[in-house]
Parts: sequence; C-alpha cells; structure tokens
Amino acid sequence: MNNPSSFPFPEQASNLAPGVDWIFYTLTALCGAMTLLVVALITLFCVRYRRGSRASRANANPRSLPWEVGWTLLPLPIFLAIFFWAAKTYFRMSRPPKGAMEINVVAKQWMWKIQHSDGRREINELHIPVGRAVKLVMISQDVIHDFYVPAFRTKQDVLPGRYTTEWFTPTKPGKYHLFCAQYCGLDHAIMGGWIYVMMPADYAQWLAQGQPPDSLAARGERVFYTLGCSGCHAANSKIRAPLLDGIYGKPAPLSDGTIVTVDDQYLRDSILLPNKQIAAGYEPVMPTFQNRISEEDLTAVIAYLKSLGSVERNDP
Ligand code: HEC
Ligand SMILES: [Cu+2]
Repeated sequence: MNNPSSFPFPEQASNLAPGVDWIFYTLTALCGAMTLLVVALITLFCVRYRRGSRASRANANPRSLPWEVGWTLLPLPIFLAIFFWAAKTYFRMSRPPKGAMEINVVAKQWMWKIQHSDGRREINELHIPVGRAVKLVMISQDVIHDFYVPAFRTKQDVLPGRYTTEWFTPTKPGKYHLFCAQYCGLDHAIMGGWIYVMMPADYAQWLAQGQPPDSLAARGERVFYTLGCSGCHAANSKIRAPLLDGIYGKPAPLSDGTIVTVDDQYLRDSILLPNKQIAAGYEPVMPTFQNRISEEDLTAVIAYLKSLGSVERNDP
C-alpha cells in the first residue's frame, strides 16, 4: 500500500506473510509449468500432424498404460506435499501463541469497533506495536463479516453469536488497509479501515495521549452491577446462584452431567442463552440478557469475569 515497489502484491508486513506467499508462488509456478507443457504439446502435435503433413502415422501405439500410471502416480506425492505444507501453515495461523496481546473486535454493518483491554476504543482503526503477537477476539453484532488485512496475509470470518480469533505479529511499521471480506450488505465495500503498526516509542506515545479510560474489566464490573448480575451472583445474595470468581479456564459441571471448560463462548452463552447450559446444582432461574446488553458491554463483562479468574489462578 505505502510501498509501491511491492506491486502487484501487498507488502509482507506480518510473520505469517512470507509462508503464505511461498505457497502461492509455488502453486502458481506449478500451474504455470503444467499449462506451458500442455499448450506446447498441443501446438507441437497440431503442427506436426496437421492435414497434409508427411509425418509418419505408422506404429501408433494403442496401449498407453505406462503413461497413464505415470501421470497418475507422479503428481500424488507432489499434491500430498503441498497439502501437508499448506496444512502446517494453516495450523500456525489458527493457533494464537500464549501471551499474545488480546484485543476485542465487534463488527457491525458497516464498521469495525475495537476495544483494547486498557479500555481504549477505536473505530475502523487499530493501533498496535510492531513485533508483538496480537490476538483478535471477534464477534459480529449482525451478519457475517470478515476481518481481512492483505499485508498480514490473514483473514477470518466474524460471526454473530460465536467468537472467532485471528492472530499475527506485525513485522513492519506502517499503515495497512483493513477490509471486510464477506459481502455484508449495502455498504460492504466501504467497511474497512487502517491498521497502524507503530515503533514501540510511537506506540507508547499513542498510549500516553488522551485520558486513559477505565479498563475494559472495570467497565465490565460497572455493567455487572447496573444490570443486576451482582444481585444474584454476589456471595451474600438471597438467590442461590454460582459465585463467578475464578471460574474462567476451569471445568464447569452442568446439570446434564457433562463438564465443559469455561471460556469466552461459555460465559457469553451463559448470559444470553442461560437455559442452554445449566450449572449443576442450581435452578434455571437466570433470565436471558439477549437484547438487554450491547456487544461492547458483553465483551466488557466477560473481560471482568476473566479478570476475576486471573486473581484466583495466582493463588497457590
Ligand atoms: C435472577 C438471578 C440471576 C441474575 C440476575 C443473573 N444470574 Fe447468572 N446465574 C444465575 C443462576 C441461578 C445460575 C446457575 C444456573 C444456570 O446456569 O442457569 C447462573 C449462572 C451464570 C453463569 C454460569 C456459571 C457457572 O458456574 O457455570 C454465568 C457466567 C452467569 N450466570 C453470569 C451472569 C451475568 C454476567 C449476569 C448479569 C448480566 C447474571 N448472571 C445475572 C442467576 C442469575
Ligand atoms: Cu462486513
């Protein structure tokens, strides 16, 4: 984008970009070589055996078994090698490393709303430092969108009702285009923005400017009280409801006998679809908060519940 010398390809600006490009170049080269071979043979045979040419047509061999076995077996290892190579790259892209900087993304028609864990919010812009792994936890407020940054060579669908993640380590400071890559209605084409990859010093300066707002978890705590969650979930509540301290990342026994691990999705479903999974030993009296809580507030509440979890986990 801001480096025209990379034309016609976007810049390689993430740790994932070179690996993806190598697969692309290799596939293009293989396809190109095959196409050339086929076209060359067609041309050769057309000329040599054209009507009226004196080329010998005797001894045409009707049996072509070795050829057929050859062109079936030879590509097999090549295709399998491409498969394993691409699968390895794909697995790497789909598994965020531990300790990545977590940033929440809410997509809606037609904008990207970003929430940093320190409480900072952005719209259609994302500021990140160079060289640090970033993990996006994404959800859509309406239809399916897709978070696509060509310079990072990665994209991921953003779905309503289900969290998806995308990660990358930006390797080059600069300003990179963000697109929505899933047709999502009238203004899909302008649903985009910019990723600002900054040198650590510039990033620190960006962080320092402006009033530092409440952290995401602190905002979530406020929502937890204003929506009345605390009325049931506090230790001294009259209603028997599970304490939520330290449940994140732990197994949660359910009333149907199964045990699930408490993750973002479980917390989300517990709040929006409380009857989907009932905590073992409790009455299903929790009301749904569907349509009563915005996606941003939900993200904040989940961050709050997770922060309770990390306190617990530090205990010996
Ligand atoms: C009327 C009381 C009540 C209110 C209000 C309430 N809850 Fe609950 N909640 C419960 C009960 C009872 C359960 C256990 C049964 C179940 O899983 O539905 C529960 C379960 C949960 C669970 C699953 C816990 C586990 O151990 O599996 C979470 C998470 C949760 N609530 C979060 C919230 C949040 C966040 C709010 C506010 C937006 C809220 N609750 C409001 C009563 C309530
Ligand atoms: Cu979109």
